[in-house]
Amino acid sequence: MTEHAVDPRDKLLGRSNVSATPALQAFYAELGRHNADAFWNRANAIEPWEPVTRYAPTLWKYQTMRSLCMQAIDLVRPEDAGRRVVALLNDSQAGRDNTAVVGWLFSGLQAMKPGEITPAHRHTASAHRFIMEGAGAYTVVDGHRISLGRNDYVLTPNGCWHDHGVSPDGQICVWQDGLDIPLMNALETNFYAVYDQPAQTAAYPENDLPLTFGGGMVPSSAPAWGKPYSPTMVYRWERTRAALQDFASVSVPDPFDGHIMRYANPLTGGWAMQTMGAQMQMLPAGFRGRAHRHTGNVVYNVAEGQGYSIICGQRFDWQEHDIFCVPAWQWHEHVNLEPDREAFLFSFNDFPVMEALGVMRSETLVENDSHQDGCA
Ligand code: GTQ
Ligand code: FE2
Repeated sequence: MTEHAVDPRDKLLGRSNVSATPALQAFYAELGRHNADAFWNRANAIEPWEPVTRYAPTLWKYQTMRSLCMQAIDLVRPEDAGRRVVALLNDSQAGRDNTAVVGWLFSGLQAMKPGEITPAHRHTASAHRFIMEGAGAYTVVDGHRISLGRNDYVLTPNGCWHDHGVSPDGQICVWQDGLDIPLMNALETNFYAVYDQPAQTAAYPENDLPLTFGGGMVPSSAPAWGKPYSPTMVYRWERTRAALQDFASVSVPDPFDGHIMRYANPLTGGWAMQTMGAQMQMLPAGFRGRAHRHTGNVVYNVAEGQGYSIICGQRFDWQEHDIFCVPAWQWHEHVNLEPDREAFLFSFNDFPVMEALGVMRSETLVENDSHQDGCA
């Protein structure tokens, strides 16, 4: 919707319909001299009939992004860069201003070679990561060292010290980072600190948290966790995949998303962190999803398989580890092109924020409606 689009609904009682007169023009000028304006001059623009996104649906092909990551590896050291990350930008003015991939989300591809570390630091922004390739990667979060394998999902909640690395006998690793940096900056609450050592010393046995809390059980002797995020910290691909397969064996696919499950905090059943959520969905072989739209923003990473998504009437073909985004309130539908193989889509979102604020809404496509409706 452009700013000057004339919507017939704006003629209704309850919308702004004031015609300018010389006296009003003089009044507007007077208001302007006092840091004020007539609300009715901007009401229809700032109270749209439905959400207006500043972001465009966008696809990043992994083949392309991977080679850009390899160039970054040759050109800059993580010690100098802080973090060697290729940021994913949305082709919109807002995206360039606030470095959002979409909505309240930042995303980038972090590349590391064996023996490298990302120096330890912490920030108010929460982070989570989806491992795309490599071997020997690990992260240390508040003293808990966690090994990272392909398609694992790992948390770095707000305020936790963290550093990452790839062991010297590993392979080049690439993972996708997701952070709520745009939200923290919009809320003007973003703090940052560096650790007094290049890296943390692990204070616990390796993988202690996933090994303690990752099996759907809680030790009877353990003190209360007491933190507002999942104690599991990492969700292994094998278990995630098996969970989807098991769920699918006893349920019918959702018409929009196939079989979809969230990475849950096992203590609460809710999202794993407070500001960002993540899900894995399995599209059955040959699945053709119906269109829906909802508030909240989503970034997808293709964990397995190939297919396409129609977002706002535009088709985006995807294969393994391609990344794409669906901006708030945009129609989208997913198709698995493989006739005899499931597709798995990892995604992360800002739904926890929308839910906490009571503004999560969704709509399904009514037959004969245009997919273009409501598109930016
Ligand atoms: O690995 O800690 O992509 O702090 C952006 C900010 C990664 C990280 C990013 C970060 C990190
Ligand atoms: Fe960080």
